[in-house]
Amino acid sequence: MIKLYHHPYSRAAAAVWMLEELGLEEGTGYELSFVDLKKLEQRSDAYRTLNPMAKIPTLVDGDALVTETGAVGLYLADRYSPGHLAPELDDPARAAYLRWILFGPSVMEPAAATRASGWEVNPVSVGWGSWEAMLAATRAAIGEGPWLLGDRFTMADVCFGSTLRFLVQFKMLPPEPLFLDYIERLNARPAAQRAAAINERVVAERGLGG
Ligand SMILES: N[C@@H](CCC(=O)N[C@@H](CS)C(=O)NCC(=O)O)C(=O)O
Repeated sequence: MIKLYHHPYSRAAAAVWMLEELGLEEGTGYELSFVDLKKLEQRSDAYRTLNPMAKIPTLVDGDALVTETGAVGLYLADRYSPGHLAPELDDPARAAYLRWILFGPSVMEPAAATRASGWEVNPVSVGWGSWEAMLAATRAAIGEGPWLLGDRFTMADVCFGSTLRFLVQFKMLPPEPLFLDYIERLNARPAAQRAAAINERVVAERGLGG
């Protein structure tokens, strides 16, 4: 059984959505292992042997151990949904798929965090470039939609989309209609709704609300 180290108010919430998109079910296909971030359980020696960054998500699947949300998405889609949520290795669509799956954590998120923190960086030196270029590329990626690969929904939508959704929610990206419409389409997916219900259940069980 796959084990996901999880807290509902974290990037691990997106990993639950990934698992649900694969059609895996909590209890039979995967289990959640709660990491109490407030109690700093992520910094325990035991947890650091899994993820030396002391961050979640971490996913363990038999002998496979994956950290980094984008890598978790890539691993799960290749392993459990080749040709569906992950384009096959010889499918040209895989190029755009890889491009946008990596764009969220390596460009969108640091560009938004840089701006929100008021840091002055040289856009030529940093890998995430300028705020304006990131926004233009994000708009172009969503394009006509409905998904990043047109009519085809892939794990790239979960990775890119969960980052976009988080950044818009926390006002780190502007609430442009193009972004809001895409987020609405993502939120309407049954797997996204099941994942939201699971994350909310953990909030209630652990008394994290309010
Ligand atoms: N680069 C990592 C970042 C993971 C991350 O920052 N996780 C946060 C929760 S969203 C965390 O574990 N924070 C706990 C801490 O830093 O102590 C990824 O994309 O998975």
